[in-house]
Amino acid sequence: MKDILTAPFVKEMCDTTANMYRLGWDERNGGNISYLLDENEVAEYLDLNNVIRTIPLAGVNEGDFDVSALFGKIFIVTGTGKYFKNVAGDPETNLGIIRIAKNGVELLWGYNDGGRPTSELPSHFMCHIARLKQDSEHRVVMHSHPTHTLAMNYVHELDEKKFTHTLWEMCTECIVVFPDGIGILPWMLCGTNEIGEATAKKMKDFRLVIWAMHGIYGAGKTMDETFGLIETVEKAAQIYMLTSHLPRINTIKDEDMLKLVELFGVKCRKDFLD
Ligand code: 2HA
Ligand code: ZN
Repeated sequence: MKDILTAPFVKEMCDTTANMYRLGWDERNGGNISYLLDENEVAEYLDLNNVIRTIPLAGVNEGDFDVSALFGKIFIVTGTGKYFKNVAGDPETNLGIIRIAKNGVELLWGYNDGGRPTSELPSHFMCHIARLKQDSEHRVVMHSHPTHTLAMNYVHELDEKKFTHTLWEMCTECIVVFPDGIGILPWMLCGTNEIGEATAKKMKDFRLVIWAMHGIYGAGKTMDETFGLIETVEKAAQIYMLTSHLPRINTIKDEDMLKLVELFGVKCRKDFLD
């Protein structure tokens, strides 16, 4: 059996959480990541018959959402109440590897101080179910509190078309990186099944969903892709926050965006253009 601390997926979780902390997006216990793993890959590091303990489904309303689509699937997930800044230094306490079962989640590794998966597990699982329906290669759900994206929530209309369009105008590559745009939920109570259901519903159309005045959810095939989505939104939001109080002299025009879409061969939300 190989050493789990050398597993690429553990390293990716450590590197990504450290990076997000470094960028100031994940203060205190802010943010959470769940990453669907390949069972055969995990089996190189862990005895899959060895269940350390079974944890009832986390969240405020325990267990009353349907996760049957994920039965048997294995995820590595950040722990509830854990700080991103501490993950790389002590992955076995701050992360857990769990398998979804009928009576809860089976802990295969981690949370070694008696911990549990993120309180946002309902949202994560519902998003995984929604994204897997759209894309069988989907793997990662990431939640974070990126500073400028949040700041922009307070000063920009929270209309999906207008918000997406403003971001597309801020960096040339935005429309190529997130051509499907950004879904937006109004402020809602986090940690609940309700916000999970609402997020998953948005994830049918979007890989990025803003939780107004809270943060953002991203979904993707790989850790890099998912991080890159959020990073690109945050960069655009930063440019917006640096410029929105100044007279606007230049902008990227819709006709230029269409040229980019054509060059990179992506399909964009045409109804989000003016
Ligand atoms: O896990 O970010 O939304 C802490 C949070 C909750
Ligand atoms: Zn949050």
